[in-house]
Amino acid sequence: MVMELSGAGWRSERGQSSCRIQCTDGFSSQELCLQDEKYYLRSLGDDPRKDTADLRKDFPELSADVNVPSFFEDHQFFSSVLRLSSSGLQLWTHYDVMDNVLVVVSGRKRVVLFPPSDALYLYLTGDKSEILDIDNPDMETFPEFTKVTRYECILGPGDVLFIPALWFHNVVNLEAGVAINVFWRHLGADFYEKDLYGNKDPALANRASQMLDRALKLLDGLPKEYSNFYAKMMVRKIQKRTYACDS
Ligand SMILES: O=C(O)CCC(=O)C(=O)O
Repeated sequence: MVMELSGAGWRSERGQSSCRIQCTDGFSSQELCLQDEKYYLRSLGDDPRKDTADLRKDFPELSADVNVPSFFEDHQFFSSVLRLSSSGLQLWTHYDVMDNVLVVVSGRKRVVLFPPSDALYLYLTGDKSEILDIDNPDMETFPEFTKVTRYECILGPGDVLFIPALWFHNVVNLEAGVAINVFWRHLGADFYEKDLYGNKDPALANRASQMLDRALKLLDGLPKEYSNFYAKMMVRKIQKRTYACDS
């Protein structure tokens, strides 16, 4: 089988906005990689600035082969994304705000998951962890990482992994491969920001975070020892509330 995927519907790790790929031999996909180069390609919607990826529209000839389990109602569907990756490529630890299933078509992936309650141990910047090497982390820089609970699995062709919203995941492609994932809005539509990738924080969370920035700015009006003291009181308030939710 020879399959050609082309056009604007791809974003590659190397920042090219489009690319042309030939997959031969039933997706063995080693041909995706030029020597010594790593690729990670993610399909985009028809108009990448407006449309979410949807396998049924973007690759109708492939989508009939994909049976997505009916975990959600049709109106909750958000996107279905085709992903092609070369061997050895690692995707940094991050969370998404929607539930999704990751379906491996070919190749093998190691997926490491951390629960949302580990958020404080993962040294986050936005939705990403600063700890790139999760197998050999620098414990002097990231001492809290010892507290995480790590779940790990190896996925092969035909395996489907449910990745719940807010669960951190880190993916290593053990072999070059093809995968699909399907995101859906498991909360009411009002909770979500306008989004193309399923990873924008909910509008309410964004507003709360902006209010916190404002609150901290207000405290800056006090002498340093007071602003520190009252910021710690706020931390305490937040800790009490969040730890109650974790247990
Ligand atoms: O398998 C991959 O390449 C990435 C999967 C992922 O990040 C996801 O399902 O959200």
